[in-house]
Amino acid sequence: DAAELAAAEAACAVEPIRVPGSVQPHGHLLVVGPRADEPDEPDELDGLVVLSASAGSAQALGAAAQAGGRLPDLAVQLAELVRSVASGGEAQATTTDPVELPPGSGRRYHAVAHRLPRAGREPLVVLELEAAAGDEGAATPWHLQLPAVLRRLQDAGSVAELAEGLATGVRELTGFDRVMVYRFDAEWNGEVLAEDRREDLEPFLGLRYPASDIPAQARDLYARQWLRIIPTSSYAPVPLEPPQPTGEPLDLSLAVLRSVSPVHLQYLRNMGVAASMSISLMHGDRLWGLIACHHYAGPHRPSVPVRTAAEFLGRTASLLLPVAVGREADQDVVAAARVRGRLTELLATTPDMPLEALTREEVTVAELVPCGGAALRVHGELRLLGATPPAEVLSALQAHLAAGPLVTSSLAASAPEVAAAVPGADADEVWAVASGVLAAPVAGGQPGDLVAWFRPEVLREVTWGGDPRSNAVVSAPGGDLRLSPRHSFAAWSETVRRTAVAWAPHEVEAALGFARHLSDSMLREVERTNRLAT
Ligand code: BLA
Repeated sequence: DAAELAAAEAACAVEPIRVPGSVQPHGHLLVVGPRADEPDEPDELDGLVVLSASAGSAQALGAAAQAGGRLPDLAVQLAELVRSVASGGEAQATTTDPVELPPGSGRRYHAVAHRLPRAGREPLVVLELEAAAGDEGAATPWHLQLPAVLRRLQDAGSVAELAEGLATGVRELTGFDRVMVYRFDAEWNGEVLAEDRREDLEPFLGLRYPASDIPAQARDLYARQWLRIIPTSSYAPVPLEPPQPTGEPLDLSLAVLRSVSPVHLQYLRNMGVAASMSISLMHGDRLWGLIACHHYAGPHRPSVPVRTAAEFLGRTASLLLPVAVGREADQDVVAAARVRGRLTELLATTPDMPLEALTREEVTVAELVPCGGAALRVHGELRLLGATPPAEVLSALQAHLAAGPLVTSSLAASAPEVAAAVPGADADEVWAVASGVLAAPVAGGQPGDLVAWFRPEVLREVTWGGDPRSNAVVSAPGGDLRLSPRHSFAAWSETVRRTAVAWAPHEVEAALGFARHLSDSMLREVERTNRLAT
């Protein structure tokens, strides 16, 4: 029920995903700090000791890769990498070439280190090692693919083209079965803007997902940390030994190997996703969206260099976003201004026949703002365009407008007496077409004259990824349905019933501005006829 759902959602948002105390098994993580008896000598390679390591590190890498081990005994390059990160400068660094561990084994690892600041103490360094493997079979190496992808991004004339270029570029580069560009709206619901996928897969393009699928603390983290990889969604977490070398839970926010929320892993398995990767898309310092990648057939782990190239594409696209987004917003404003200009012209040509001028020509009032339908009542005569609510609602709306314009994305919530005009079961039909209402009284004719625009309930207008009517609902047999797109859709749909997409400020301004203009024109017309009469 509703209370249970709200509690589950709150639980999601407080899950401590930064401090799991464990890592994923596709690498090894070492926490390195200055030796206790030489706490002030981080510059000395000798002073660097391992304080904690993921289980199994010593067996794989060498005896020094466990708590108490001296880092230089493991590899001098690693000690140098850690020292450079510990002693200021870059907060994160990688070795240029993979390191062979243990020496002579033929096993090579990419190493990445990042600084973990501590209040009043020397910082620690988190050192992660991941086997150099994965893309040997790739037909074209990443550095030969990047230039063409970058050109495509640079040439993109719109947000849609940018998203398209990213989806195909990241898929070519990483080989995932499906790559989506996912955009957040103002309420943090998401929409799949662009998609490149294996031919035989169901399309997810255009689907929306509720905000709860990516909870707030995860979004906060993704605004700081650009790329997450889960090479297999069915892994067993590997604990750190000891789990709290500093006496506190260890912050793994920036660790590549951070073990992922079990809740999210279940969600992925319920969707049939065997491997997942996501890259942040930032608009300034706001998380704008994600590049979300799925693999279905089995584990998938693009190499560290390939992931770095994919992250680079995400960062580059983020730099290009403000221009593309700005252009899109400008186009909306310009389009509204053009329609408003044409309507004003039509009205000026036949000021004595506003109803005909605004509803009969190639452009009508309904086109002024994106809507499902519009109503215009002039001198007591009503004209309906598109999908509009029943007559009772329009009459109740007339009464409501005596107090001034109405701007709402939920008629049920903000004007209950208008909503109540249609009793009983029929009310659902009202929300279906008129959850959103933008309406103003019109002066100079009869009382009750108005102009109004209506927007449908958002639930009906778009296809939600968990909507049972969508064919993209996927649940693994025997999966826990409480953590599936379908369930989160059901939970969320309760919270947005009877709600439409909100009216943007420039839309409100265009509509109410035009309503004022219409009133002025009608009042002038009254004056003119009065003058002629006298
Ligand atoms: C994380 N949820 C995520 C991530 C994505 C999604 C992309 C980022 C991690 C990753 O790269 O896999 C959601 N993935 C989607 C969606 C699509 C997709 C919507 O491909 C659509 C096609 N998730 C839930 C519920 C909870 C939840 C109900 O559905 C909470 C109970 C939690 N999601 C959740 C958490 C994370 C997450 C906690 C963070 C995982 C982590 O980084 O540890």
